[in-house]
Amino acid sequence: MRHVPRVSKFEAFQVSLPLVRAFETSSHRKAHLEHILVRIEDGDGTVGWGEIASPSDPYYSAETVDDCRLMIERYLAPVLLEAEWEHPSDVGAFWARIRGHNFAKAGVEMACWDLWSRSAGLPLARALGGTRTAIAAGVSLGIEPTVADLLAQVDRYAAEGYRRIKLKIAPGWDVEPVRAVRAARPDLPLHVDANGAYTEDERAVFTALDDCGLTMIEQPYAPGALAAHARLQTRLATPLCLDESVEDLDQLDTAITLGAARVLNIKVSRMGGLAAACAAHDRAVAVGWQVWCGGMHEFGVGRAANVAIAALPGFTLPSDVSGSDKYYERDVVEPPIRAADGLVPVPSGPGLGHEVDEDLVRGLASAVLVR
Ligand code: OSB
Ligand code: MG
Repeated sequence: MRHVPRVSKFEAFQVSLPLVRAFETSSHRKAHLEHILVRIEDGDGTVGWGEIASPSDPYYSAETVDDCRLMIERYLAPVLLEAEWEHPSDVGAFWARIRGHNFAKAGVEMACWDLWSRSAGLPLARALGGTRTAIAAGVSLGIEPTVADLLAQVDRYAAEGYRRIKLKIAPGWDVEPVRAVRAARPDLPLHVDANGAYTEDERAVFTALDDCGLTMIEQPYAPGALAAHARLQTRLATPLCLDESVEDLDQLDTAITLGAARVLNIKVSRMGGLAAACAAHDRAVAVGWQVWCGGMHEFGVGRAANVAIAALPGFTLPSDVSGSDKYYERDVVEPPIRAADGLVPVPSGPGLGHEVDEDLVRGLASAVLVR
């Protein structure tokens, strides 16, 4: 039998979409986002799509959209175009020896999962082991100019039915806005995300937040500060949640051993792919951590993959996977992803379950790669 590489054509499109509203975190403010959409095709003409949701600046991760473009051009596309594989869970091994670059790897691996599950006629959620028919959605709210502006955003998304609200915090925007939201909404499931903006010297902020009834405090300290997270966790009743600290299973093991948190935000991009994200889910759930699906303001392709993985049984807390209308006027997929009463349905069609508007993607692309 003659073996041929599974993928015969590889294309990538760098696309910028304007945000309906600027988003501010502890590190920066954004008005539009630029991601890379990956399109692969096999010899039968089956197509798979993936999204590289890397930001254009290195504040969340060191890996920028420009790094990702070079990575796929020089390494990932050539490797995939030579590779023989049966199942997408085997794909990560082809670039396991390439260090880092998890966002780029995740986008290309996602396209393989979409292609495979489309050929198998399976919804991606089922291919991953997902059991839910809908996922619980929350929203992530950025830093606002005033507390009144923040309360207006909270009102808006609570009225839309979202199941919990997460507030970005940063030094100078923490205890006061959080107490104001809690006072206005005593029963709202609420948590905060510091994106690593604090040091251990500032732990008084977290002891003050400990009686605000928060579901969790996400990434208070820098990504490498696992021991400091563990010390903070012993002082707080509120569970800590890790995001930036966990980019692979070894880091997750260390965090578990140290007791650095009790909750894990699982992002497909940060973990380097759907297979790694599923493995992180299994390991965290096995030791009694709660997990939920985080996001990187994905366009429709990456957002659909988030919906699929959030259908796994261990994702018991509401996700950051809101409807794409929270961020974008027009999404790149049909139908767009929408939440109703705080639930996003898990598609029953094959693959990602949403069709990419190819004309739109080709028309918007500022840089294109074809192999
Ligand atoms: O820390 O979870 C984060 C967006 C960009 C970078 C980091 C984070 C986020 C979000 C947004 O919180 C989640 C989303 O709605 O996609
Ligand atoms: Mg976070």
